[in-house]
Amino acid sequence: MERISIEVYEIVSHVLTLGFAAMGAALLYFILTKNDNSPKYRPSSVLSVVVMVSAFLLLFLQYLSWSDAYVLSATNDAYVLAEETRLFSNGYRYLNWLIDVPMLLIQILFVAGITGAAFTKYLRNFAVTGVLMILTGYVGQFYEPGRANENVTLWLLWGFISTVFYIFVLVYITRVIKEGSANMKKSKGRPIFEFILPLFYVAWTIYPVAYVMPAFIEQLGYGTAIASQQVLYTVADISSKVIYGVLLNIVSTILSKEEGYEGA
Ligand code: RET
Repeated sequence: MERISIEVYEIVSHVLTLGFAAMGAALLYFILTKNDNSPKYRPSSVLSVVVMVSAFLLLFLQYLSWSDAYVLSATNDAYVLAEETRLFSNGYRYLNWLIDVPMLLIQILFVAGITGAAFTKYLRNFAVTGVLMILTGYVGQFYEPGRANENVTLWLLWGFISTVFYIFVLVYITRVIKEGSANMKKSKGRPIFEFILPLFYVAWTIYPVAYVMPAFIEQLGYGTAIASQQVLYTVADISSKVIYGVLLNIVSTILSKEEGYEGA
């Protein structure tokens, strides 16, 4: 039976709570600031709202699945699995990414000022590579170390296939940000927009790092490995959804003003 310390149990509970609370707060922010942006940039705010609702709900379910998985031990000194037949898993996260990854990738196209045939091309490439990256990772996580049906070969193989799609995503996003930056040469928003590239590289790469954390169960112990994974996922979620969305929103507002939009 998996035993985890009270500290680990509580840290994970708190971190998961921080995750969905941040999405709820950011949801309001994106709704309330939507009209600071001209209609041309508003689809980016709308997509942020879609991302926040999905993340709020699924991260809340992820939190519930954690609190249902464990109970305090009879001796009150640790947490133990509530039922040996039910394990905590990251399933909800993958469903959230399936919705949010294409939305996050597409929303930047509006701010970057990419239009016409180029818009359609990026939209298709982002949607296809983003969804395949998540689906292949979803298959892989069923076999991660520590699960009843653990199979390290399959876990690594699907993780590798997912990484190939991830590299395509990185290539496309780099191009989009370069093109967007060229489109806003005279804008004060340009340095903020350019900062999104390093933010993206770091925030998105935390996900595959978190994916491999179960490999360290032996060295770190089950509790620490699983807690590190949840902390990493939460940091990545807040950076890739909330901070990214806020930066895009700030750039949209600057561009709207510079283009003569007075606000509504
Ligand atoms: C997986 C599987 C292992 C290999 C790779 C992965 C990449 C995941 C990424 C997820 C990004 C999620 C975002 C969610 C926001 O809502 C699937 C973990 C490369 C990059 C941005």
